[in-house]
Amino acid sequence: MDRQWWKQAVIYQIYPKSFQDSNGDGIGDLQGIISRLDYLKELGIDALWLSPVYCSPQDDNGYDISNYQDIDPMFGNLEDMEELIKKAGSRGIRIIMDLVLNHTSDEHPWFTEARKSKDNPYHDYYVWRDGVEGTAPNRLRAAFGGSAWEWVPELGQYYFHQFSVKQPDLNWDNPKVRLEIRDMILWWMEKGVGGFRLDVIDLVAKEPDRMITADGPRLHEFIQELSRETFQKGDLVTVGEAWSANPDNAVRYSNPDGSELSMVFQFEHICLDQKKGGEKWDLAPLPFLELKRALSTWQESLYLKGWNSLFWNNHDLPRIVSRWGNDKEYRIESAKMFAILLHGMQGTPYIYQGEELGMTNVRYDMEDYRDIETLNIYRERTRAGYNEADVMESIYTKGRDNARTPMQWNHGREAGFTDGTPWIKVNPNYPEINAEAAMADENSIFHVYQKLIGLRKTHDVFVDGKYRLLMPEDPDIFAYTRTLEETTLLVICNFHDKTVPLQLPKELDREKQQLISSYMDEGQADVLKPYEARMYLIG
Ligand code: TEU
Ligand code: CA
Repeated sequence: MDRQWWKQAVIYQIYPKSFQDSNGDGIGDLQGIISRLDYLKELGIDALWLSPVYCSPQDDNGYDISNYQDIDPMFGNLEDMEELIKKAGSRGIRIIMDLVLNHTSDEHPWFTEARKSKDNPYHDYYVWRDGVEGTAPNRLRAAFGGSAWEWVPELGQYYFHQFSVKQPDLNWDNPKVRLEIRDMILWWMEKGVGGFRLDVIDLVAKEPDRMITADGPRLHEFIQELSRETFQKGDLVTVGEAWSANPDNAVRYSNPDGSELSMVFQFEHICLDQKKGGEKWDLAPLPFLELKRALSTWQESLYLKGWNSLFWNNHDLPRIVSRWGNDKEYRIESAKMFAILLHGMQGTPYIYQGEELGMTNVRYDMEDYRDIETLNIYRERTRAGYNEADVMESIYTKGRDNARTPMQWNHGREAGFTDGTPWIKVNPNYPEINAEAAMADENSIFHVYQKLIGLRKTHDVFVDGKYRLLMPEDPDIFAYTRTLEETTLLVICNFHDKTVPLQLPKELDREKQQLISSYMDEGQADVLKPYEARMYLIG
């Protein structure tokens, strides 16, 4: 088969700070990851995407990089990284690095030079505008609150930052910046990495004077140049994070001719449960029919014209089982339903650490939160007069630390994550929800993920089958088929916590082989139990 390896692959995301500590300082590290490779091999994944492990002051947990070509001592060193690449490789697992190319840390030597003077050779690596103190060049806001412009009195200039003040934006219009990035990527490719995830890649071609942040006019030119000079020289997977992606530009990003990237992360489905025109903190119930429509549109639009990424979770998002499932009475059933629903679709599935265990959101006291975005929104909204209980509810529901609590390995102290004190508290439900218990139970969520990964490698219909949504107006059932020549894969999911009648379209009333279910029994032909999900092969 000559299709690219990543079309059949399943990728597992590790948030290194929270995965496994090896030396008792309470912070996950590279040796910790190495010690868990057998677990990951057992799950069956093909590649690991590591959130950033480069040198960083950790203002935004590593998404503020001060040296792209070294490892932060908190995580280990370059030798550990080489060991990880080698030991993962010997188990057939590739390592995907996170490239944060829109901005650096303000402690990166490029920036410390840049702010020395206007004629410093590095000045133009960043985005500066002359001005007067107190009057920012325009009203653009930073993602973590406040103005996107920071005043530097010595220079009489503002610099532009789309995230925190400690994350100044790089100036991609400067060809020198693009050359530095190219050389850095080639250096990592020589180390044998298997691919890259590109942080907020849709923001790099900003034109702040015209109020353009995402999707700048030169964006695809820049990506094509980068791809040609780096990624295309290797057999890599590349995935761009693009909050602004839509099905039209996604076929450019993931053009099958390989001119840009393998695929993008798009967030249309992720943004459905917020008030129209509001922020993610402005909570709204999930419009289920919209979710079906959104995911189906992406499946159809990219068929043969691009490639989808498939995910419910990452390090910025709340846990899916708490978000749209039921983490109380039906935690196991709903977690399995989400797995089955997603893994039957066309695209490359991503599993976020702990998702395979059905790890849940947390409700912490404010002092136990660590995330800069959470701390800022709490301050901003309580000062603006929002009701404190509402602010906390938004944080419980959407805060990024939900995803960042330590991985739950066993029922021992600190869930087996560390011998010391973890940098962020462990979810108190670890005695029940942990990897050791999941592996010992053949009916666990873990084993459903493991089986789904195996199915993808066994049946080509998972990779190549054409998608069709069934019963688009059904208010509870998410059902679809995937068809490849004579073979049809049928996926039927009850998305809600009640029993519902099931009536399949006539043409599917044929002999079927059940591949997997979110329940232990085969189920009834005309009824779906709460969160019951089944997959069948027909023909
Ligand atoms: O996230 C991009 C991004 O836009 C997020 O800040 C997102 O808006 C937010 O999490 C949802 O509320 C990427 C990284 O995934 C994130 O961890 C970084 O903080 C951010 O870029 C800056 O590098
Ligand atoms: Ca450590």
